[in-house]
Amino acid sequence: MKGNRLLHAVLFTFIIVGLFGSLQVIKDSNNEEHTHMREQKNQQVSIISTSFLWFKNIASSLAFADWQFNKVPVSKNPEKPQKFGISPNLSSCHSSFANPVLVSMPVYCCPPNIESDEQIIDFEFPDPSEQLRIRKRAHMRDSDYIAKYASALSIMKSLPYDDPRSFARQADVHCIYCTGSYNKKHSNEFLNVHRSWFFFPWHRMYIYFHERILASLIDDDTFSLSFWNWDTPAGMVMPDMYFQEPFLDTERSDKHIHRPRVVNLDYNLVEINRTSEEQISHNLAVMYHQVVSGAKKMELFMGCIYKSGINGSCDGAGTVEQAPHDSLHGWVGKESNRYLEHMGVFYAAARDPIFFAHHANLDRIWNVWEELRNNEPEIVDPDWLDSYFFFHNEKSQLVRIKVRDVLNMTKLRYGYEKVDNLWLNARPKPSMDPTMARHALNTKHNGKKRKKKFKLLILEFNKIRH
Ligand SMILES: [Cu+2]
Repeated sequence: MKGNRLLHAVLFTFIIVGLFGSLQVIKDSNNEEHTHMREQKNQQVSIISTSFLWFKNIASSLAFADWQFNKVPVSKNPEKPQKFGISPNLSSCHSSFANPVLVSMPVYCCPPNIESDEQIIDFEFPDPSEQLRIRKRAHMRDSDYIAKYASALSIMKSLPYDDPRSFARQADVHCIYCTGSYNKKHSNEFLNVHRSWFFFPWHRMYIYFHERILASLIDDDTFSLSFWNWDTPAGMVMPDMYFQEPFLDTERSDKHIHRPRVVNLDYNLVEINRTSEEQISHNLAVMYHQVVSGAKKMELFMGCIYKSGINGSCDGAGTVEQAPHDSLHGWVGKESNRYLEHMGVFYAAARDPIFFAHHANLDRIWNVWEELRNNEPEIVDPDWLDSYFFFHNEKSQLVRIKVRDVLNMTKLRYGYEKVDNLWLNARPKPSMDPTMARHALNTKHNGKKRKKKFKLLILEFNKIRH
């Protein structure tokens, strides 16, 4: 028993010294030189605090089963126990990895002040009489709109890092939730909103608050984000407005974003030489597969079921999250950067303003998929519906918002302009007449009977892949 106490004391001293050291370095970093300088310092901080975090986690799992929960600062706003779903432990923000899947470079993107000390308010729907904000195609926006958005974004970029509405803080919210900076509540596991059924609702919340912050900065209730309509031929190059300040980002691919290069919606870091026409029809076929033929079941589209509890985590992105989501992130990111920063890696992706147009289109496509299913609720599991996350609103208040709150865009007072989804008709045609194909397959397999459906699926699959 005595030996145990001594071990506890030694471990505790190590942790305190380590954390104190980390805090000192953080304190030293100057808020104003936030962007690159801060990043360099953060990386040093991260390396230090990551090793201590690792040490703390090992220590806690070996010796003190619930050490971490006893030692985290006590919230001024204790929350009611949660029956269903998952949520972040706001007291647990720690360094994480640039890309949690690859367990790569350590990064640190936590807020300057611990968020559990802030007053938390529950989400409330906007007034139903509020004018609907209609998000429109970025490549069709006129100069008046671009000027408005430019002034909102410039103000956002000029806010100090202390201000949760600042562009740098907004970008770091993505970093926090997508690299595992928070632990899940009542758990030592890192929370990550990608590669699971939280992908769509979390990003909807994120851009919802982002849009309303931009609107409030120019005092324009009608302001809406735009979507990068990369699934329609005219939108398959980066929209013009993103080549000018403040939408410009220097950390973008040297090869891809310049015209007339058409995006490759299933780019996987390998360059494929296609003419523009070939690329466009390939892209439409990719869309058809990812949203229609390959996404008929909920989990195929939404991603795997991620629940609370020891075995709750999962790692399985839905069709659209894999492509065009992941693939376009990689396509836009700068190839000479180690992790394809900005767009090509979780921790840095939202530093590029095109991120918000990319995700607005993904959000729109979620809605198109729902319409294809006659708007039947995709998931009724309370573990999904009652999971909640935290975002700062336009008044800098910290808001707790549940997945169930973001399933109806109209209630959130926004929508999308109606566009033609050409790919809905891009069902691949069999490369030979189906009767001939059946005959060929039967002959090939020595007359073995195979189900008709299976044969047609093969044809469809081959057409999409090649
Ligand atoms: Cu993304």
